[in-house]
Formats: sequence, structure tokens, C-alpha cells
Amino acid sequence: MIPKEHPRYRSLVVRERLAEFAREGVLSLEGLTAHGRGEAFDYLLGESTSESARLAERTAAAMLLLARKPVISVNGNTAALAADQIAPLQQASGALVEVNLFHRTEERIEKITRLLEANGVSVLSGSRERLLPLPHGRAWCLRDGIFSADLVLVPLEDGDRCAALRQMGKDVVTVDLNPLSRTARNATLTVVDELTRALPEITRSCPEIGKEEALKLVADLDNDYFLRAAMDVMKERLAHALD
Ligand code: PTJ
Repeated sequence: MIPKEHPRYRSLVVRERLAEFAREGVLSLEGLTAHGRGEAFDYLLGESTSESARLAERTAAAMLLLARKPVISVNGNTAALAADQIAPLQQASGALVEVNLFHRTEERIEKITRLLEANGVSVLSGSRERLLPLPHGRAWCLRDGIFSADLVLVPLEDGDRCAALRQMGKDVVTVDLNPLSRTARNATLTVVDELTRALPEITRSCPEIGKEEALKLVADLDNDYFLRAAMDVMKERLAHALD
């Protein structure tokens, strides 16, 4: 039982929930360590959404709205942290949702699908094929989903798969607290923010954006700007950490 007055209460509650999801087999054990890396970067960001991240979130919404066939790719961490935030985003953006895993097993795909469906998400089903130019299980996806998407929103992604999706000519929007990661640098757009702050912000932006604004946001998109802006926030906080 975590005491409510603990200064890190929220973080401890999230960790406890993730440990439970790991025991249930939704989250991979590797996902727990990935979460720890994310927490460290979020500390540096001050655990809040920066102005540049907010613009990136609005741009992500614009890209989803303009895409011909947007797909939200959900892994274990995304499901464990934000299962209840996916259905509102799906409704606001019109995107398909596919479960796609790095540490892939049929059992985990099944468990994550059930968790998402229990939270109102319409999850794409079908038989997966080896369609991405990658070795091992990471190549598997749905022909009617990620394979034929023009845009994939894939939070907390592995660098190789992000690069493979880009190689296939797709736009990749990611949410990644580490602005130095290969995914962050390879994606079309990187939202450097914590997943559970980023997804509701993208959802909120969807109904607010008209076509003209969407086109302008996409035309102005400069991913390096978003990465540099996030690093500047971290540098600034480090510079004044002991003031
Ligand atoms: O469920 P699976 O099998 O598909 O596996 C998922 C993980 C996350 C284990 C897999 O994709 C992986 O190994 O990812 P990486 O390469 O560790 O990348 C995850 C990135 O997400 C890292 O750069 C973390 O800093 C970042 N991250 C972790 N937690 C959060 C986050 N970014 C945003 N919000 C978070 N809560």
C-alpha cells in the first residue's frame, strides 16, 4: 500500500500497476526497464508538457486527420499505461488500432487485445504476415493495418522498426521521452512527452483543427526543432538544478 502523501505517489502507483501487468503477461519484463528509462528522461523534463511538446501534439493530431489510412500501433507498454486513452483517440482521429509487439508472442497479442477491447477500443484482427523488412518476430503485422497504412502512430517504439516503416515510405509519429533515441531521430514527428500526457492532448486537438490549420502544421513540421527544444528544456533544468 503506497501512502498518498508520498512525494512520488503517482510514479509509485504507476510502477505498481506496471508490475501487475508484467505479472499478468501484458507488459514484457523488458518493458519495465524501458519504463524506467522513460521516467529518467521525464525527470529531466520536469514531468510536465513543454510548449514545444504541445505544438508537436497538435501537429500529430493534424497528421492523423490528414492521413489516408492512419494506424495506431499498440505495444505492451502503451496498453499498460494508457489502455483507457486509446478509444477516445481512435474516435477523434478515425485511426485503426493494431497490436504490434517487439517481444512478440500470440499470448501477449491476445491479452493486450482483450485489455484494449475491454476499454472500448476497436482492435484490428486478422492473420499476421511477415511484411516488414526486419529480422525475427518484429516483421509481422497485418496487411490491412500497418502494412497498408500511410501513417503509423507508434509510441515507445524500437529504432529498427521505426526505420523500417520510414523505409517503406510511411510517416511515423512517435511519443518518446528520450529525444536522443534512434526512434526519436528517425521518426517523421517525435512528441517528446510522457505517453499519458501526450495521448489526451492529441485527442483534444483533433476536433479543434480545421483543414487549413492542419495543412499549415504539417508544412511547418521540423522534427529536429522538436528534439532540440526538448533537449533545451532538459539542459535548462540541469543548469539550474541546484539553484
Ligand atoms: O510490448 P513490446 O514487446 O512491444 O515491447 C515494448 C518495448 C517498449 C519494451 C520495446 O518497444 C522497446 O524495447 O522499446 P525501447 O527501445 O526501450 O524504446 C522505448 C522508448 O520509450 C525509450 O526511449 C523510453 O525512453 C521511452 N519511454 C518509456 N516510457 C515512456 C517513454 N516515452 C514516453 N512515455 C513513457 N511513459
